[in-house]
Amino acid sequence: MPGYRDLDYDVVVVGAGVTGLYQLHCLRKLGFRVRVLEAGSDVGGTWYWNRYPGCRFDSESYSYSYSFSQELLNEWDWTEHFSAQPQTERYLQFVADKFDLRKDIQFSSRVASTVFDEEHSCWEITVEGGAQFRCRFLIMSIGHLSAPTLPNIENIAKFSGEWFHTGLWPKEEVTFSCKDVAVVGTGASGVQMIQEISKTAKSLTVFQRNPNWCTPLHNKEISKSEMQEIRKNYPHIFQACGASGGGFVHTTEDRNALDVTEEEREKFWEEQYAKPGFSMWLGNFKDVYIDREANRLLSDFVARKIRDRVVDEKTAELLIPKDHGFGTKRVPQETFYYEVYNQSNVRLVSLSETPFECVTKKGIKTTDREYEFDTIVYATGFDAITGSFDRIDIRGVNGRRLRESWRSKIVTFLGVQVPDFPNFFMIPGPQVLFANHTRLAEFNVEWVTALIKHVDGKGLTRVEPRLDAAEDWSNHVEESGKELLINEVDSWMSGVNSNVEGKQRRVFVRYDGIWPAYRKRCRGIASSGYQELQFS
Ligand code: N01
Repeated sequence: MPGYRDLDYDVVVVGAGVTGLYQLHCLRKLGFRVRVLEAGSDVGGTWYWNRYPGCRFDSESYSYSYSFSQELLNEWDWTEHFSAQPQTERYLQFVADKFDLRKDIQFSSRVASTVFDEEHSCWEITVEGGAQFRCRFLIMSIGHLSAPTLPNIENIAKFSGEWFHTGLWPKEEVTFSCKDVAVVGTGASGVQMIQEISKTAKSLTVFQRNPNWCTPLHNKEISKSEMQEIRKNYPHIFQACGASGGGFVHTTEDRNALDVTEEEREKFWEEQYAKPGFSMWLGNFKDVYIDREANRLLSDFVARKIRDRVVDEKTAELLIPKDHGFGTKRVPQETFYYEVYNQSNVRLVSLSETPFECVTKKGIKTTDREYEFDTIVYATGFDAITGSFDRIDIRGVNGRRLRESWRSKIVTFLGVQVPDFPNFFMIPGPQVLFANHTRLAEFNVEWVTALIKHVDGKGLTRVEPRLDAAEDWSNHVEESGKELLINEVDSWMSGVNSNVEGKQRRVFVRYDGIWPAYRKRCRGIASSGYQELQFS
C-alpha cells in the first residue's frame, strides 16, 4: 500500500504470551512486518509473571498445547497432567525458539499509550521511556488477568519484611522455611500458594475474606509411554475441546440433577469429585448453574467433603462459602488444600469476622489484634478483563479514550473489535467467550489474521465494526448471561474488584455462550464478506 511502507511496522502486537506468540507467527508467515512489544524480559505472558511457588495449570496440559503445528506436537513432551509454571514457561520459550520468534520481539517494553492518527490511518504507540512506533494494525494480546491489584488497606509499603504479589513474582528464589508467613486471599492463586508455603513455613497465617469452593486437582506425572498415547490422541483431544461448551476436555452431563434420584446424584458427584481437573465444575449436570435448588444440593455435597477433610469444625465452617453456590465463581483446584488447615503451623483468620485495619511495620493489624510476619504474600487477584486495557492510554477516532467509553457501557464486536477504534484488535478482549485460553487464542488469531489479509489484499485502509453490529453483539452477550447464577455473584468474572475504584458494579465482561456457536458465528461473518464491519 502506498504510504504504509513509511511506517515502522505493518502490525504491532502488544504482549508475547500464548496469543501474541502465535499472532506473530501467523502474520509473519504472510509477509507482514510485525513487531511484538513485551513488558517482561522474556516470552510467556501469564506464565512469565505468575512464577509463584505452586503455580500450575488447572486444565490438562495437553488441552492447552498449541495445535497449529504437528511438528511442535511431536517434539514437546508434557511430564504432568497439570503442568507446573516452570514447564509451561519452558514450553513457550521452546515455541519462541522453534519458530524463531524472538528476533521480532522487543522485551522490557511496556506500552504506555496508543493513539490513532486519523490523517494517516495508523497507530502511534509510545512505550514507557519514550520510544515511539507507527504501525497500520494494532493487536492487543495483553491478557485478561495481567493487571495485579493489591488490597485497598493502608500502609502496605510500610511493612519492613518482604512482601509480594503472586502476579508479579520475582525471578529470584523466595524461601519460606523458618519464617512467619501471611497469605492474603484464597482464590486460585492463594490456594496454590498456601499448599506450597504450608510445607516449609514456621507458621502460615491465611487471611480469608470470603471462602471459595475448591475441588481436587488429582494431578499425576505423565510417563513417556503415556505421552506417546496422548500424542496419538491429540486429534481427538482437540476435537473434544472443539465440541465442548468451553473448549475444555470436560463436557456438561446431558441430564438434570433434579431429574435423577438422590442415589444417582450422589454417585455421579462422587465420581466427578474423584476425577481430575475441572470435572466437577465443568462436567456437571446441566441444571446446576441455572437452577437454585440443583445448585444448593451440589453445594451441600461439596460442603460435606470439606467437613470430612477439615478436623476443626469451626475452621471447616469458615472454609465453606455461604455467599455463593458451588461453581458460580471460578473453582480453584487443590491438592490437599483443606488438609493444610489440620497442620499445627497453619491458622485461618476470617476477615469477615475481624476485618483488616492496616498493615504495620511488623505485620498486619485486624480489628482483633496485630500479627507479626517475616513475609506477606498478596494473592489478591487482578483488575481483570478490562484492567489491562485501562492501564494503557488507548485513543481512537476523535481522541476517544477506550477506558472512558467503557466506563458507561462496554460495547465490543465478538470481544475482538471496538467501534471507533479502526485497525485495532483485542485477543482476547472483554465480552469474548469464556473458554480454554489456547483454543480461543488460536481461533481468534486466525480470524484476525484472515481479516488483516482481506483488508490488505483489497487495498483498503481501515476496518472497524459497525456500531449497530457491535451493539447487537453486546446485547447478545447480556442475553446469554441472564439466566446464569454466575452473574448474580461478585467476582472478577462479573467485572467486580473491590480494590479498584469504579469496579464495584457487576457488568457483562464475559460471553457465556458456547464454543461451537461462537466459532460458527465468527466464521459466518468472514464467509459472508464481513458485512458487520465497515471498511474504507
Ligand atoms: O484472584 P481472585 P486469583 N482484602 O480474584 C481476596 C486464574 N488463575 O489470583 O473473594 C482481603 O480469584 C479475595 O477475596 P474475596 C484463574 O482464572 C489460574 O486467585 O473477593 N482479601 C480472593 O480471595 C483465577 O480465577 C490459575 O472476598 C482480598 C482473592 O483475594 C484468576 O486467575 C492459577 C482483598 C483474590 O482471588 C484469579 O485468581 C491461579 C482485600 N482487600 C489463577 N482483595 C491456573 O491454574 C481481594 N481479596 C492456570
